[in-house]
Parts: sequence; structure tokens; C-alpha cells
Amino acid sequence: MKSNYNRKIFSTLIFTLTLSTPLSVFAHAIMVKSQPEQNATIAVSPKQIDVWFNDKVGGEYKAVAVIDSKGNRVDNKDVQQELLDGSHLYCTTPALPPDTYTVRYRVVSIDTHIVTGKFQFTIKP
Ligand SMILES: [Cu+2]
Repeated sequence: MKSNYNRKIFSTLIFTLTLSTPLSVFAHAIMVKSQPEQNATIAVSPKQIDVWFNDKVGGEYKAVAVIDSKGNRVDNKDVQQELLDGSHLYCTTPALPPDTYTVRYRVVSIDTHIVTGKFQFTIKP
């Protein structure tokens, strides 16, 4: 109860600061790079999916999911955030058969905004 209240105060404070502070200080997260790259066609299943943002993102509520063309989630549900680079999230995947996959991500920006997005890559036969 108390920590929820504190979190609300903190969020409000961050929001207020965001209005009066240059964006570079409390950045809204934007995906800037991924591995595999967006719309890439690759010949071998990746072992890991990497997503990088323009700034570090929050450790809570982070999610990266890999979905096959039938809508099944196929990643190992083990999303992690790099300790020394908080802008980098990754999850591992089992050996994936040829298909077009959609990667969906969700993060909380330092400016407290929730950011979701997706991109695709294809493993060719
Ligand atoms: Cu934002």
C-alpha cells in the first residue's frame, strides 16, 4: 500500500520533471536496433533475439516475445536486460524452423511511458 503510494508520487514527480526538462534527460524509449534486424531474411535460426533502445529502459514490465506465423509464441520466455547496458533486452529461442516471425516488445521508458512495438524477420528454407 505504502510503496504503491510512493510509486504514484514518484511517477507524478517524474512526469512533472519531464514537462520541464530536456528530452535527453528522461527519454522516451524508441527501438533503434535489433538482431535479427527488422525485415531480415536469414538462413539459420538465431539463438537469441536482441533489441536495443535509444536509452536505458525500466527493469519492470519488460517483455520480448517471438510469435510464429500461426500465432504461437516460440521464444523461451526468458527476457533479460543487460546489466551494464540498460538499453539492451534479449531473450533466447529454441532452434526455429523456416517461417516468418514477429517479435513483440514492451518496455517502460525512463520518462515512465510504456512503449510497445513489433518487427518481423524470416528464416528461409
Ligand atoms: Cu515518452
